Amino acid sequence: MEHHLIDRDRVGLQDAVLLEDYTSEDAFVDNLQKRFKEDVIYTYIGPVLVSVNPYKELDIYGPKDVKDYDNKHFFEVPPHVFAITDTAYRSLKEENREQCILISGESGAGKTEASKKVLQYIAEVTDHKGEVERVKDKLLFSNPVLEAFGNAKTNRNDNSSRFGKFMDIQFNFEGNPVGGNILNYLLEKSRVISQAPGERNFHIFYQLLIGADDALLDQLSLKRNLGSYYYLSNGVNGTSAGIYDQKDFNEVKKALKTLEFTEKEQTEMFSIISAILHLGNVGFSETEGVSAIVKPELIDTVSKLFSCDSKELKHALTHRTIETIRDVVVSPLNRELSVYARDALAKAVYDRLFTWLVKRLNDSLQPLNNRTNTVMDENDFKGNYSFEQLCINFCNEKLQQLFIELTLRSEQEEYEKEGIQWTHVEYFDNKIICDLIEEKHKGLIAFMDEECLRPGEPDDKTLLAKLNSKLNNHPHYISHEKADIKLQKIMGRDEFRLIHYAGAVTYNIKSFMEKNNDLLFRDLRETMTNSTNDIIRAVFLESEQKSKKRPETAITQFKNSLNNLMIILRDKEPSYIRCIKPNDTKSPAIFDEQLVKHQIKYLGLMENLRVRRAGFAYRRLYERFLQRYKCLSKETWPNYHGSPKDGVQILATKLGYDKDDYQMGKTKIFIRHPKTLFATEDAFQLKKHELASKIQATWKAL
Ligand code: AD9
Ligand code: MG
Repeated sequence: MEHHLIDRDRVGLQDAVLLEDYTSEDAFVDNLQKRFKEDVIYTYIGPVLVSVNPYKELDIYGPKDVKDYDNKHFFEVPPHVFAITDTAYRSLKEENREQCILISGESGAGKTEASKKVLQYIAEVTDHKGEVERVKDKLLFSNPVLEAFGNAKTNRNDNSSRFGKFMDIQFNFEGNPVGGNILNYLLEKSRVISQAPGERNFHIFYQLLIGADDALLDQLSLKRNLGSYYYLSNGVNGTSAGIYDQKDFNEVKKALKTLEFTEKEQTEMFSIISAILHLGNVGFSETEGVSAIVKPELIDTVSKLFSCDSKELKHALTHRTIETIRDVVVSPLNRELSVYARDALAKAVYDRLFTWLVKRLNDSLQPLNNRTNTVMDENDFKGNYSFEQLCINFCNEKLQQLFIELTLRSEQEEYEKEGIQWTHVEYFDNKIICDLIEEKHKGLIAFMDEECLRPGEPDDKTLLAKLNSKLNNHPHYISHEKADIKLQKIMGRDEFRLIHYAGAVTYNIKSFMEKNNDLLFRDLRETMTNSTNDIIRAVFLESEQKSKKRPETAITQFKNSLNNLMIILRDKEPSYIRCIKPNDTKSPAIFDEQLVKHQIKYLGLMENLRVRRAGFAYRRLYERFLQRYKCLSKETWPNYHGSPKDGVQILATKLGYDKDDYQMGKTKIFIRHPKTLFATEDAFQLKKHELASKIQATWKAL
């Protein structure tokens, strides 16, 4: 059998581990570039897949390609997302080990696309019958729905995921998908009320306005005119090359049907979306500090669509009830606070609708009984400055920490434990940054929460002063005061800077308190709780019950869900897909070396390569290795009574392993090159067939 380990002549090296100078970043980038120019977008670093966004459709994901990867040895076929998926899937099916596939990279690098390919591959190589097919349809169709509500056009990506996502797929003992579960976190809900120039609101708003038929629009009191809606007016005028709202809306409708959303549920969802559009058009006037609604009839439309009481909503948008220990005070809001209340309501409703939607998808994906699963990840790393960005970057720090923990550290620790000779590789441990953010009583989150839970109006400046005084000595925290003169010029007094593992990011403190508090005035919450729209009532009642206790701040909730996720992931066998964006202009022809280098740095790829090169490609417990390959030597087959380690030594000698190519640890054999292993595996397959035909012959003879 031919092994395509080295594909040198046409398109560089398919595994960077084979680069002569594996410490040279230039050589690494050069190799990626060579391949990219030839439309070869996948490259390995050992078991890690590096993917460069081609920005054009490649003919490499068809049924034939699936077949090419189905049940093949990882290193025998060219690098591909299908190969990663196949390996994880086989490991799950044959060795019963739970898997996770972690996909990372910056916005527009191709994470979402990669996750869809993973799903596509699994869907194609598993059974195509009855219940299994139905489950797979549902898994596949949850994507367009999630994307309609959770993705938007940004300046970096026309279809940017504005939420984090982990998707579990559960398999039965035959290796067929039987269900799934989606975990979502931190939707960028501020996008509902405003968008940066050139960007859009979530796709669903446009899909509904452009794609819905006249009858539905009528029912929702909507005009087919994007310009009529204030919440859509900050960004572009709505339509954009490469976005097909009409077609996508049809897809969403079809998906909702497959996922068994009832007519009523769909009507309620679209009513909420249109209510938000109308709500954005509600303006306020002010006389002597008291606000009034400019067009009260608009509120009637909104209330009708929210299925809530119009009078109650009008009151709630212009008043605030505060309950103290002694009494209840109702005070009118000024214009500014009314606008704040209106926007807070729009964001809260949308955010909860999204959470409901994910829960609803999960209900639909619920398996009858489950065994084991695969997880996928979505996240991106960006350079702007908001509260949400801090959360996303914190998430990236945690994932990086997990990466270090699972691959680098465990690799070293295992060699040490097994008594294998190996040079120690230094690597940067970003725990120090995670601690700076999340450490109890001493980290950034702790101080933020302290300020948020203090009585009185939230104040960003006080928060910044506190952070500056408490964290100024930390090497990864830089206040304006601590910054050098050059940095002070580009850093505002209302900013602070964190040195993340990937580089420094400056954050502006504006709205941190408000966003962390995530305050929705009580009157509005109560109005919504009385809605007769089942979705609205359900989601507001739920949080009402939770909020009987002291509510957790946004960032603490986020921290907790991240830490839970880390616990889930820590128990699984990880595979990694590292996505790289070749340029900032979505062009299939440009490979921007500087941009790529930057990403390589923050994805820690060179470090990864260094560790990989120093190590062994394959390791297996003696028992397992012996069990599989014992038929390859007469001394171990059919009966062998010595220690597993001795048995493996017998096999290694018999199979002619090169001395430098393997080492015997305390409990495992370590093999440096995949080639050696393949030869062994091939010999095994041959023997297996031989034995099988012998058995068949015996059967026939009987
Ligand atoms: V974000 O962090 O959600 O903003 P992603 O998810 O990393 O980002 P996405 O997968 O959405 O990026 O990819 C962006 C665009 O690049 C897609 O819409 C495709 O047009 C393009 N793309 C990405 N991967 C591929 C691919 N394998 N083949 C073809 C691709 N086009
Ligand atoms: Mg995405």
